[in-house]
Amino acid sequence: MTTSAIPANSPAGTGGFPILGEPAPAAPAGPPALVDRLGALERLVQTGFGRLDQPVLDDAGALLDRAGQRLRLSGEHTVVTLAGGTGSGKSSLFNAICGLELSPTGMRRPMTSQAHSCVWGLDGAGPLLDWLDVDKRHRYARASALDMQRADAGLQGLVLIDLPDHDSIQAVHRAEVDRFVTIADLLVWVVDPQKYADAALHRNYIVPFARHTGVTLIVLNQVDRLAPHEIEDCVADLRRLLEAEGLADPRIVTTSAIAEDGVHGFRDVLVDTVAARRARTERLSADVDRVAERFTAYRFPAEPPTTVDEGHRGELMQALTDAAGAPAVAEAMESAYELRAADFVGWPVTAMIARLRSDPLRRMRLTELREELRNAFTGPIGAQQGDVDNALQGVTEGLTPSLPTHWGRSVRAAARAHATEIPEALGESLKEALPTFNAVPRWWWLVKTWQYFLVLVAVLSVVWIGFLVAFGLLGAGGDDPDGLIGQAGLIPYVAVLVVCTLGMGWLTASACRNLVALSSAKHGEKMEHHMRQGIERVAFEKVIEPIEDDLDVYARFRKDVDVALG
Ligand SMILES: Nc1nc2c(ncn2[C@@H]2O[C@H](COP(=O)(O)OP(=O)(O)OP(=O)(O)O)[C@@H](O)[C@H]2O)c(=O)[nH]1
Ligand SMILES: [Mg+2]
Repeated sequence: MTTSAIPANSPAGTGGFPILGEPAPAAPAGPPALVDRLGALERLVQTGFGRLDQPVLDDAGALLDRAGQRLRLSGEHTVVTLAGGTGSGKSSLFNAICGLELSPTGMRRPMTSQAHSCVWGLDGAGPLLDWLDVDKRHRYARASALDMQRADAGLQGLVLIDLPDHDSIQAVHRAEVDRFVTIADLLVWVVDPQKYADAALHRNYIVPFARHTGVTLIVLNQVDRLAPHEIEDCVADLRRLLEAEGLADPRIVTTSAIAEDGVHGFRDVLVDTVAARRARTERLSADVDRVAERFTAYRFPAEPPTTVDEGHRGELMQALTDAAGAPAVAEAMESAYELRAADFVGWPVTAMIARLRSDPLRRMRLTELREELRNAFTGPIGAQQGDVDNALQGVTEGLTPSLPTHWGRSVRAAARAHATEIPEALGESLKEALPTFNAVPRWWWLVKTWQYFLVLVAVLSVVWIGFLVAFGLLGAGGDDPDGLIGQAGLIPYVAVLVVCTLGMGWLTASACRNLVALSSAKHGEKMEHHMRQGIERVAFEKVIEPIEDDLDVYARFRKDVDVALG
């Protein structure tokens, strides 16, 4: 057996007792530990819920329940805790089993103030000891099974914990004690010949804790202080007491931490406990094999896709753009823009004539536009929903052949998860793109003012001609033929002015019509760009992202199946 321990944080690191918690050299990659396999199985059940067949998940769930939290913390270890009153010899027994003075003993009461632990042969007890809050300075490990003497080989996997006396740990925190008690595969109460009958110890600790823990063992220590017949009497008395307290069939062993071979009986119990635990673990491991195997039916060996390819993204975009009626909206908006512009920059005379004739064509066009726009934003959602559903179906088609049936279904469900929100979201994104078309450019007002000015000039000129005819030609005004309204000779000039004004109005209108067409096309493009961005956002948030998230879940599922298989 190795004969030295490395004290905490000691630079002199020789001997067979590496301190757990210190950075260890990287372990060669081996099969995952049972704890990891159970962890993976638990994740498989979680991700499988609603996706895979329920009976498989139920089986795995039942197995996890059976394994319990204890096993998931440390599957391979057998935890034995030494508890009892101060001075009963817990630390002495701990040292005797370890074969080294690891936990200080002595006359000072209480001696041990913090839990000490020793692990035989197996790595991986770190998380368990962390959970138990065993200080890293008080963690020891025996060497591997190869280094151990035969007597110790039977203890491989044992985690022996020397606790402070029960009053001290009770005072620290009830929950802390419960942690040790619930995790213990064997809870050992160490009593000594003087105080074994302490009723408070029995009533308050041994009996209540026996209900919580798997197995309780009473160790009557310091029997070297008794004569052989006294030992028998003492054990019989102790048994009677425990039974009277309600502990059915208590297991009692006698020990002497100082006598040679004084802990043999106790060591045998420890070896049996470790063996029983190992058998349980092996059985459980075989069960995990069986259950994990069933999950392999839900994964393909080939690497799965992780993203939606560009081609299908493009198709989805196109389909959603069509479903939203974006091109029609853009077109309708362009027409509306042009009609509105005509009110500003058109030749008012033409507009007036049209209004007089109450142009049925224009009215029809306006009503149509209004309808088109209303349908685009608030129209019957059902009509669009069908198109959206078709678009969604298309996007997963490229993925599902490379996925097992259940995951294909899951990905399709992910693609459809927000299907009913899409029509509204598309409508919203179209609406957001509209403002580009709603503004009235300042030059429209300028042109309008200009056009009305021309109309005014034309009207005044006509009136002028009227006066010239009345006063100049017909002489209605009397004797002033030289005034501006009396010179009939001005008539042709004023007539030319009228014609020019009308011509300018007409020219302005037609030039502006071209300008409007240009700017309408420019606004249309801008709007289409905004709409495309909005639709892209909807496509990503409501379709692509959920699909890729689901593909990611599948990728993790495959890894977990491998871990669970071991
Ligand atoms: N004769 C005899 N003395 C023992 C035996 N076991 C322990 N002692 C002595 O009892 C005293 C107390 O032993 P510890 O092992 O420190 O007792 P403990 O239960 O750890 O005490 P706390 O840490 O205070 O809870 C020490 O002086 C030991 O030498 C034994 O089997 N026989
Ligand atoms: Mg002690």
